[in-house]
Amino acid sequence: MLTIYSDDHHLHHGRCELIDGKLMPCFEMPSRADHVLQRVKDRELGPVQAPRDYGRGPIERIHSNDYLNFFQGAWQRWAEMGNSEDMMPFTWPARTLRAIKPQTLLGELGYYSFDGGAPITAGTWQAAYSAAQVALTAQAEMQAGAYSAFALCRPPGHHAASDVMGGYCYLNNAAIAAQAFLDSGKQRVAILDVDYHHGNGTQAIFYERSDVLFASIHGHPEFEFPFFLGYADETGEGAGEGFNVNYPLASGSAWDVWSAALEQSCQRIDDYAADIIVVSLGVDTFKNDPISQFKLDSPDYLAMGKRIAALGKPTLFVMEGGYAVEEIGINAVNVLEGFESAL
Ligand code: Q9C
Ligand code: ZN
Repeated sequence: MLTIYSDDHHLHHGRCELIDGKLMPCFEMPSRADHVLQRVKDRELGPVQAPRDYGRGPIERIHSNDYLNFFQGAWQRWAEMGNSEDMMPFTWPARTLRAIKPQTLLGELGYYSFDGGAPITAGTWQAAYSAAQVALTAQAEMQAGAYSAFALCRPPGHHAASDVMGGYCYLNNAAIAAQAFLDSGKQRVAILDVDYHHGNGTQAIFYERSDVLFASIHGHPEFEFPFFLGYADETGEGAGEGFNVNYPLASGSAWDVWSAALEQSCQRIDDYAADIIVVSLGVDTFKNDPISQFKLDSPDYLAMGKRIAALGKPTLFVMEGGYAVEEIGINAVNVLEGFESAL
């Protein structure tokens, strides 16, 4: 399988996040992607190529211009105000407040985010922009005939909506790739989100559309981030009614429970008759993940890849979460090797 990868992800390295009242080093760190790349090479998964640059156009198909202009220019404005530390929001337009965009930088940052988990650093825009180009290049390789590809994106994307960042995510790489498939002639794309967290951004982007089926298996929002989306009764709206499927699972879920939800997701994707599958590949479902509560073990990821391969459709894997840094490469590449072993 072809892997697309850019070193630019190193340009994004947030210093800290607030967990249990303590400032901790960011779990979403550069070594994550380095470990995955090393495992791709160790296992000789296939060639590794740098992305081409498709510009901002295909990103603007998913994200609003206002949001992109803000994100692209935010660090320079912050630095011109004399700052050198990470830029983070701490006020959001929650209930009782009005979502009117303020005129100052931190106000705008609150307007364009839903949590304090997506710090903007000097290199964050370039890293996120390059991650989107990684996804777009992998998409183009498949459009040109590859049956599968691995977009080794970092930072991840599935929590980012059209004009909202959060949950370590800025640009929704999987959504950008899915839209690119549609724009190059595909009729129906299924996005299977196997990251431990609900892909709230991807769901929101496609919620009223029938040309993208979104299926997500995740920690139940009753107990898990992002808390305010991901319930089973969210089935889509308008033209999108019936094209959104959530499988919220209990804390402690292991492969027996998780694989039953995968089976249902796959049957739903079969019924949809998708032309292409995009997998939001988070491996934070792993038993030793430091911020997650599922209990998947490394061999389970081989089985996951095999089941996805049985869908019999061209498949683009897009890297999302996974914070057990030592094992992230093993688990992510196990999905890809399981997929290839079943072809
Ligand atoms: N107590 C992705 O996996 N909050 N994002 C963690 C832990 C944020 C995860 C708090 C989790 C975001 C792409
Ligand atoms: Zn996650």
